[in-house]
Amino acid sequence: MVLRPSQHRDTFARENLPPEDQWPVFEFSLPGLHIPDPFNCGAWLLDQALDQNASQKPAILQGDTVWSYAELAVQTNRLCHVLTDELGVAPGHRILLRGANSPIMFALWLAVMKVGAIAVSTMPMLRTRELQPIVEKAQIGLAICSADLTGDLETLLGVTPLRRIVSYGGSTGELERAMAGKTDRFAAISTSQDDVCLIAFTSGTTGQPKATMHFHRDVLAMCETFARHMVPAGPDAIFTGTPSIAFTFGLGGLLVFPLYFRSAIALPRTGTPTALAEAIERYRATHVFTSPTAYRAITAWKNEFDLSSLKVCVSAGEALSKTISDSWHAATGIRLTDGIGGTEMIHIFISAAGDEIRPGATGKPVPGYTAQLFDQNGRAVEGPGTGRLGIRGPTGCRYLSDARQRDYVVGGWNMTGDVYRRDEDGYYWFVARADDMIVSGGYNIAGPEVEAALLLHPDVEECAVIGWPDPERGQVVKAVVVPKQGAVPGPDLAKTLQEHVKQTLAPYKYPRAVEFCDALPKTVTGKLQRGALRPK
Ligand code: 3UK
Repeated sequence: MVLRPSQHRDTFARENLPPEDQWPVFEFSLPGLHIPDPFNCGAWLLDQALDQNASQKPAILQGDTVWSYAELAVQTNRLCHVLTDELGVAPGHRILLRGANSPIMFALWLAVMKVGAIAVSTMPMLRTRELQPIVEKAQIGLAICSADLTGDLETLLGVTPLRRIVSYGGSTGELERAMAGKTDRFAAISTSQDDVCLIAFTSGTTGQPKATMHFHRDVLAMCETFARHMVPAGPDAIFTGTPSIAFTFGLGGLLVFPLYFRSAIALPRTGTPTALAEAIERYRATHVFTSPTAYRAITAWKNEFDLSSLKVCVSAGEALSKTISDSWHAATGIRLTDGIGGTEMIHIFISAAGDEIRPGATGKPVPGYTAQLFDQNGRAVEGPGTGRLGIRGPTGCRYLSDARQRDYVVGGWNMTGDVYRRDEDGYYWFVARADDMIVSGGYNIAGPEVEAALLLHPDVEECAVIGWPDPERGQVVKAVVVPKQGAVPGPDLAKTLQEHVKQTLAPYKYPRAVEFCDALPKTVTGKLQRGALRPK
């Protein structure tokens, strides 16, 4: 695939794309994917909304802040002037963004797009140890950071490429002062649709983080595929949810998609399930993006919050069990829209909406994407069957100078690392991450299936199921369980849970080892970190 000439002055991103023979195959046959060139996704999302009379509509709400589309544009444009006139930002520069989801953070992201720079959004909970490899890998000179979080970055000044930190929201009002005198118009910098506009780091659990590079056109592609076909929404919709925009699930669901639909964004005060339930009630939100765990938590408080405004609820990041899907349905009358996405693919590529939803299944390939299953020998599985998932579509994996590109992209397919089963009707059912498959006494057992069975027991709050080395069986199934408040951990409960699994699944899948603990290890995006429980 020939790339259109870059409009970046700083060509770092273009120079560090993987060699072309390691790229996935891209498919652009969907009609909505005719993308103009030059193309700037910030202008496309924001400036076009103003041209189309959305100015006085609410764009972002949080606490007592209410910004109309016009106000969001004013703030964004002032930030564009601060970036270019005062901070010397040129097209192609990488800018680290650090802070919780907020109106100013969203305006910053849009400003970085409009000036043709590259946003590297980071999770607020990251510390120096985790920020350093990001700054070094993406060669970042400038960070814009919430005033309460600057400490972890300051130690990187001088010892990494980082040269300047500008804070916002603090008593000195550094960024706010710089914005004050700026004009409220800014014509977006012309960028190629193939210019990198964001670098998203994977929330991987071990080793060096991987940096995925996405183009201006990829931001359009996530709208024209998943959002357009799976998320019925319009100007009256009110989006809310928890994931940070540093997680591309949150970037799409809470910033890009609502702007695409000219809807409103209502941000919870924090990323907790409680704050989310409060926000749904307070803003009468219609669309929610969050994880299965948060849906599970909110289901338990259904009588404490008014959830009657909800219309579309999207779940991603981890497998959604039929149990959670059913209990959310019973609590709200809404069927959860499950979707599997990935940082490498930018957003969701298998999903189902409305009447097409089959609880327990993830769904079918989203229009624009093709899925293929591969057996152990790398041969395509035709018809119903189980195998490793490969995906092709308008988006795909481009790691920033990383040998692991060859592991993720095989024969033009993006190999997500997941094992899936396809049924007679073409629905895809999540089995496990390939790493989480347990081989015990010759049987293949999927950890998540045993977890789902354990979660049906009233004494189980959370659990993780892993393979544990065993001289006789190779591995045995081991369950690490956080008991519900009031349940008594010990041999009796272990026995009860083992019996419960034997009654629920084929008995050979029951956990021969059961351990109790107070909390399970999680990644910054809230995923269960099963690897951290395995023997070192
Ligand atoms: C797992 C799921 C079963 C799966 C993501 C939506 O999660 C996102 O990106 P990550 O790079 O992780 C990708 C991996 O997470 N997974 C995600 N969703 C599901 N497994 N059912 C699901 N519904 O192992 C996948 O390979 O952190 C999700 C949108 C954008 C994203 N980046």
